Amino acid sequence: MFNLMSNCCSWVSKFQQPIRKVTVLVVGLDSAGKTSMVRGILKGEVSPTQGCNRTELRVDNFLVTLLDVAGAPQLQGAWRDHYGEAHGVIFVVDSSDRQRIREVREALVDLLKQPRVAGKPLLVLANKQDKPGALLGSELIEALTLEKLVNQSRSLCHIEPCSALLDTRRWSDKKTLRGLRWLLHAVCLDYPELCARVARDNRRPLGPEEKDRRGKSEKGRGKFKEDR
Ligand code: G3D
Repeated sequence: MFNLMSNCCSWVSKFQQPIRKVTVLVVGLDSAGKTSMVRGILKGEVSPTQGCNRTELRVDNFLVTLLDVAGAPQLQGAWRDHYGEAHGVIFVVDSSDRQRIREVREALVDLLKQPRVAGKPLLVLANKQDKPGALLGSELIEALTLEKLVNQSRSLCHIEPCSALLDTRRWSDKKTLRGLRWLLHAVCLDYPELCARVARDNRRPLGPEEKDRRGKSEKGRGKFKEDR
């Protein structure tokens, strides 16, 4: 009886919570599984990421816009155009591609240094866990020095091992959706402040420092590609 009452109360309080609009930026290297992740959550058709795909969905009391931005090296500069409008970020990693981990780390370091990203909640999706030899969540934390990076940027962070491909075939217990729920609740903790940041950044053009940083990182990435 007591359980029934408390379930009813939590259901009613959930129902009474306001609907919150949240924009989430989905980034990661090319072929990390960004499009598959969106497809897995929606269980529908999503076109491959060319520039930027906008997908709207309802999750609990959130109206979510997922901005899925292309990850090819020559297109990563376009990520910065969307940093300002995001309340939180999903960084998708192909955990099975050990050869690109240095490149992944470089992209993550650059992302978290951006003034329009630092301090915002970050979900790292350790994707392709179904593939043999995929790095476990704990191994990825170490390889990316994730703890140090998010401490420096003062971002709340969570890593979710998942397989976007398997999630497209599941009706429940989708790890990608579980990760998204964590991100939405992390955004909720600081919602008024994050909305104020988004409104401020949307009015303000990118500063020279933000543009310089992009140029520098692209050069850096170019060098790394040659080194490989
Ligand atoms: P992107 O949007 O980040 O560029 P995609 O990446 O979602 O287009 O995925 C790139 C490739 O990885 C696709 O294969 C896709 O099916 C595959 N992929 C994505 N997620 C997973 C996963 O969890 N497990 C496995 N095994 N494969 C995955 P193709 O062959 O179409 O290029």
